[in-house]
Amino acid sequence: MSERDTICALASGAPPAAIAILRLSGPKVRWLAEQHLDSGIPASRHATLTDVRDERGRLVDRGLAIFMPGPGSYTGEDTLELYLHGGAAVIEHALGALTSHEDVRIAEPGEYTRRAFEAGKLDLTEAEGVADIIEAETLAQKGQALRQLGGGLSETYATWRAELTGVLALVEVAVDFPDEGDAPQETTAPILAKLDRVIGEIRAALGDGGIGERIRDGFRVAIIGAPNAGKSTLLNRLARREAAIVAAKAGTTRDVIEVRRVLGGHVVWIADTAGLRVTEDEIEAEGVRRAEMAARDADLRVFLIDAETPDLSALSTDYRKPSDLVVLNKADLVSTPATIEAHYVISAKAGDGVDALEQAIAGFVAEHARSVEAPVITRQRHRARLQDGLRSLETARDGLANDVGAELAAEDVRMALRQLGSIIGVVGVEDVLGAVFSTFCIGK
Ligand SMILES: Nc1nc2c(ncn2[C@@H]2O[C@H](COP(=O)(O)OP(=O)(O)OP(=O)(O)O)[C@@H](O)[C@H]2O)c(=O)[nH]1
Ligand SMILES: [Mg+2]
Repeated sequence: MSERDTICALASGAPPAAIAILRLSGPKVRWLAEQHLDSGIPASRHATLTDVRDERGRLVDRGLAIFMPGPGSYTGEDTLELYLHGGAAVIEHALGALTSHEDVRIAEPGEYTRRAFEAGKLDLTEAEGVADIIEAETLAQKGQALRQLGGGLSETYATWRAELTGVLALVEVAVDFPDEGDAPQETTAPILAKLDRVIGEIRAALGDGGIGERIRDGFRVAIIGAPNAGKSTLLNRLARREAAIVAAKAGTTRDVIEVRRVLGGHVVWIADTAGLRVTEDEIEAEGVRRAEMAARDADLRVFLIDAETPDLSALSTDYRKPSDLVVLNKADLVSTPATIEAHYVISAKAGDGVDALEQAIAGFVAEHARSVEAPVITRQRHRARLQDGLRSLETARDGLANDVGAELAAEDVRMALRQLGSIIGVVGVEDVLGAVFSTFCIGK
């Protein structure tokens, strides 16, 4: 991927569509406008109606062209957008004509935003916000992405970095002037106070319950219970399709089967799992292991109990949480009300009570999502780097408190600065960039 190539791509949705937006960016944009537009280079930032021609002068289509000269464009380079009729043949003809020249090619996924990042128009979390807003399916995802691309995360990370730079300066003074006669207490106390403040804030951010990642990737609900309780029947009800196999035989489900729904305004993954029991069957035992893993990973567990033959053993597992739901199934088979305490009584087969259960799940997710106002972690990538940063700061803190040596502490603070810097993309991120931008769509 040579940086000096001029790139072009379809930036709008798949044809047929009302309009196709073709986007061009790079050093040859002015020249391409002269070659292909009857208007020549359009006036900057004005919509210009023009005929578009191919490399042999044949008419491609007639449409609007908007020229945005660098550096005041999205990528920082000269940029041209063409608004043509949104048909497959128009797009093919236009892109074929534009890329018939040397050093002009179709853009890689995310390449426009990558150029914007390299031009310093956005930092890495803002660039991720661009990808997220395109992918957003719920208003919550969109809101979070919008905040992120507007610098909502960058601000927090930049503040921490600024504070740590201040801490580093103080530590370096201690390195330069050791044993000046000051009691160590006097020199280290203010440094420790500053360090503790940042450590406290990072710990609070990490203790957000993963809400930012959940809003972006989806909340997790696991249906757990004994074999034959009706877990797969319930999943199919909630999925509104036959996603899992239902059978009278106990031990039918082995793999974890997940379906995706939007509930309470959020993406929710509902998992059906193997019935929990001790078994000699190797495959079923693996299924039980996966079921327990899904149960632990979930934000909410639905413990499903067969009202006819109640087996309550799942309720005493260590992964049960107070907010979890206990649901009595097969209500249609029992005439006398059950003696166990359940939040909901349903018949997964007939559908009775399933709506109320679904509303309860939606309510849980919505409330859970509200519990953190503005998470500063929206991806696993942020969390991992922030955890690394926190560890470095804790080491620095312990070193300073125990008078191990300012030099070592300075190195740990520098390390934390780098780790936080890699989140916003100011340091050592070449490997990260590839991973981040490859998930973009072409044309963005
Ligand atoms: N009468 C009645 N039967 C039900 C109900 N829910 C499930 N069943 C039946 O119970 C049997 C087991 O249902 P599944 O949904 O396969 O149960 P499961 O919990 O997924 O079972 P495993 O995958 O083996 O753990 C099937 O014959 C279902 O038709 C219900 O509400 N009422
Ligand atoms: Mg099943």
